[in-house]
Amino acid sequence: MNTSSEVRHDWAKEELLYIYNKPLMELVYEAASVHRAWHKADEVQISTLLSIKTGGCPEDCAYCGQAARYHTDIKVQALLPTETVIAHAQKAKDNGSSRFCMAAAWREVRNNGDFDRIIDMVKGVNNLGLEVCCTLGMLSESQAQRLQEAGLYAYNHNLDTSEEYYDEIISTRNFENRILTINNVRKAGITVCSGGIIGLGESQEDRISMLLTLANMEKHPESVPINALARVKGTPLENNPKIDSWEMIRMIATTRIAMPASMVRLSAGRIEMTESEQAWCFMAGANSIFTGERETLLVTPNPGVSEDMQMLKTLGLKPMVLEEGK
Ligand code: SAM
Ligand code: DTB
Ligand code: SF4
Repeated sequence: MNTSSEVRHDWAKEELLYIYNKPLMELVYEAASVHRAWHKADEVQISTLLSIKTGGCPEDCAYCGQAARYHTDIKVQALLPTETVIAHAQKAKDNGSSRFCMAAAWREVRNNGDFDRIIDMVKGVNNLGLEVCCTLGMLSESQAQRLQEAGLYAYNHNLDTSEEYYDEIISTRNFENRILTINNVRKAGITVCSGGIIGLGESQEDRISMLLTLANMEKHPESVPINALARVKGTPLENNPKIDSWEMIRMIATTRIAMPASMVRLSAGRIEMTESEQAWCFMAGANSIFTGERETLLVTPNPGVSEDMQMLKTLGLKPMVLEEGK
């Protein structure tokens, strides 16, 4: 095991499959060793997620409660006022977050008044000294440039699943569209946040294929969120079986080994995990969680801030603090 090796971009599918299927203790030990060689293993970044525009999305992502075409209980909410968003960001900072992510249920960004408002939000959150992240759907190169100039630190655009399985989950866009947006984000000099979901009915090979696409990019995404499907009533995947936590742990460990320098985010799915199961995820190399005062991710339940802080204390972990001047 070589834990201090360089970041690699030439992974073979068989190699990652082999790692994913190692005996669990060995896999977690290896991932933990890589994690310790590259990161401060007692630090977890707390990110706050805010849905700034909710529901009514024209896309047909089979997992998503915000797609207009499914009959879910989610209430549509137009773009929030800038002051409301900034107030949430301030509160997030006061509660120990160092990253603030604004999400909109859009297919793509349009060059209109709403985008002008997003630009103001990005400037405002950046002024608070938080890492500011957005996830707004597809983006052109010039739109990415505008966001970068406003101070955007990261853009989240997930691959969601493998290229091979993509059509089973989404028909209103393709895998290539996702890659194009990620490339536009890169070209603008914004850091990339890109990962995916397990529990969509994909095979083990699909999971590895998705990781392979990320791990063989010219530059790894600086941030890789791993989500377990949050099953939303009314979506085509509402009756999918719950993901076994060991699968989440294997996925996180493999991501940590394949992309040693990246932040690995234990994202959706925590509400259905015990503290012990989450502890395994941290041991396997996860070093970030999403939390929020509303006890939701975007539209699904998530543990609350105080509960999370208590968990970190129990586990001897502490919230990551950004270096001065960031
Ligand atoms: N509309 C934009 C888009 O799709 O890129 C941004 C927001 S969208 C909610 C961001 C990501 O959240 C999706 O790409 C998907 O990976 C993840 N996500 C959405 N619904 C989810 C669910 N029910 N369970 C797990 N992850 C989910
Ligand atoms: C990501 O990968 N996970 C976060 C963030 N990116 C935007 C969102 C997960 C949403 C889960 C279900 C929901 O509440 O909508
Ligand atoms: Fe729309 Fe994003 Fe949900 Fe897909 S994941 S339906 S693009 S909000």
